[in-house]
Amino acid sequence: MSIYKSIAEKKANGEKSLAILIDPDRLRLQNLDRVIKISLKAGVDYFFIGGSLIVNDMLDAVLSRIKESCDIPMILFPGNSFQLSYKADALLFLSLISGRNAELLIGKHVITAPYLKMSPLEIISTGYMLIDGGVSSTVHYMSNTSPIPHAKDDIAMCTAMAGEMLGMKLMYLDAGSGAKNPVSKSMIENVSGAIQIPLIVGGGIRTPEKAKENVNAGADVIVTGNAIEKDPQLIFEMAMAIKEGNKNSVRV
Ligand code: 1GP
Repeated sequence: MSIYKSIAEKKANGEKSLAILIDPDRLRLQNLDRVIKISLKAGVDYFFIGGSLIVNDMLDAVLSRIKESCDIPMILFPGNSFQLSYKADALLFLSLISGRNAELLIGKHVITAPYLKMSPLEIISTGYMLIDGGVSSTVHYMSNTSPIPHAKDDIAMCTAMAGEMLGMKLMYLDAGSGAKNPVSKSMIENVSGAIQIPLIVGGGIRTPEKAKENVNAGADVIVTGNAIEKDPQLIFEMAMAIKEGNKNSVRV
């Protein structure tokens, strides 16, 4: 089954998922082994691989190491068009619809399209919305766009609706890695109520309580990076909190 189909099917069944964000620049390989081991035990659904800036050549090494160790799908979450590798399973083809930077709405996509057309990667069209997380994140700076203000649920809703009408398959609300204020409960409720496609939420989610609040508010996939880099054991608690209501819950 394609990765997108599995995400859509889980949404249809009301099952929530946990995605662990791995930034190849920040995670050392020995820590990666630990994260993989815990993720397998905790029943993590996806690895998102990417970062705003990948400055070393760790991307392929990280993908190979994960593939050798487990069958958790590896989905590229690229910060720029250099972060591509055939070794992954799928790619979030992100259009930064919260911003008005033409390059990140369509320009980079035109350049990478021929490469992606030939690649074995599953390409998943994703509306990417940056929400103000209370700190100036790398994405804000690199993308040269303003995030949607934290309390402007109506702008987020209309943006998500437009993205869905344009044919995007997933919607991603991101407060940015390390956000001080994660996306609010009310914004998640409003956005998830306005669209049918699966909703991914990430940025500054540090506690199982917040993860649970987000899935209860309507998020289908929770992404966490920073917090589990610091404490990989947190993966268990996050998975348990997110999957409490699922039929196939965590294997602890
Ligand atoms: C950022 O949504 C991700 O793009 C994850 O954010 O690293 O703050 O968990 P954190």
